[in-house]
Amino acid sequence: MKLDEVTITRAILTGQMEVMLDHLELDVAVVGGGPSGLTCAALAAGNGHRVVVIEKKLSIGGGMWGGGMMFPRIVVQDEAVRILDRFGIRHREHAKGYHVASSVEAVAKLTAGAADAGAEFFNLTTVEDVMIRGDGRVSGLVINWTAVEMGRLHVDPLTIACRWAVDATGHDAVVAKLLERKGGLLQVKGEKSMWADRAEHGVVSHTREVFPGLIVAGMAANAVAGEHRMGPIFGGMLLSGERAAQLIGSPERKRERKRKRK
Ligand code: 48F
Repeated sequence: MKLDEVTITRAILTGQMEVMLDHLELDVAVVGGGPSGLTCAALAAGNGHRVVVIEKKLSIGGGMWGGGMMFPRIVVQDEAVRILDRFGIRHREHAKGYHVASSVEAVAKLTAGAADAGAEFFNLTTVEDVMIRGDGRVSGLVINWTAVEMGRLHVDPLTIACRWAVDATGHDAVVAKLLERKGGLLQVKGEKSMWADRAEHGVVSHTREVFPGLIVAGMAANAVAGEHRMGPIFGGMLLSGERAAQLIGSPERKRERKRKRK
């Protein structure tokens, strides 16, 4: 087979453009491809939603790759082991209730799970603002290439519409902070010191719709609520992503509710 560079270029451009044009109006825009965002994306896409993970970095995975202090291992407690099993992530019990897994395998399999469920990934893309319409709901996100932000280039962004935005940007709670800066539409209390037990339970209960159309998940949920941080235990991140997908629900249930109202 004789290879031609122009055809390769055309394949990349048309391939990505088709996906982007097909994903300008989303059910769910997950901001941040860390463990909570990936879990949410995989489960929401599995429920039949049109989902994109928007990740500012080159690689998906957020803070999970590095495990604890660059030892590529994560700890997951009993309650979240079923999520490891669901994605085929191998684990071994270290002490009663404490399971250890490879952080690299966990990122790879969560990412594969989200892709297999139909989620798309817009990496190297930064969310820099939100759109709020007359009904007071977050209706979309303002996005730009991360390279534009890094290069401090004066280039206008583009937009993507969504029914649900999920702030899974970790400790920085970027989307929530954007709303805070818009005349205090939301208060971000900021995370507290490390306390694994409190933080791991808190992160699930703090995963909620904090503003119409905006759900916070993972460390962003704890940052908004003023909850503690937890370090390299990741069960809460997985459970938080699952909770976010549950809050979004399934398209079938939405159609069912509409039918009943008529
Ligand atoms: O930080 P991150 O892994 O979020 P998480 O799902 O998990 C937290 C844990 O990794 C760890 C912990 C648990 O034990 O405390 O820190 O809450 O992933 C957040 C992702 O969001 C991306 C960022 O690059 C990272 O991959 N991100 C941040 N800001 C933006 C963004 C933005 N403006 N636009 C797009 N992506």
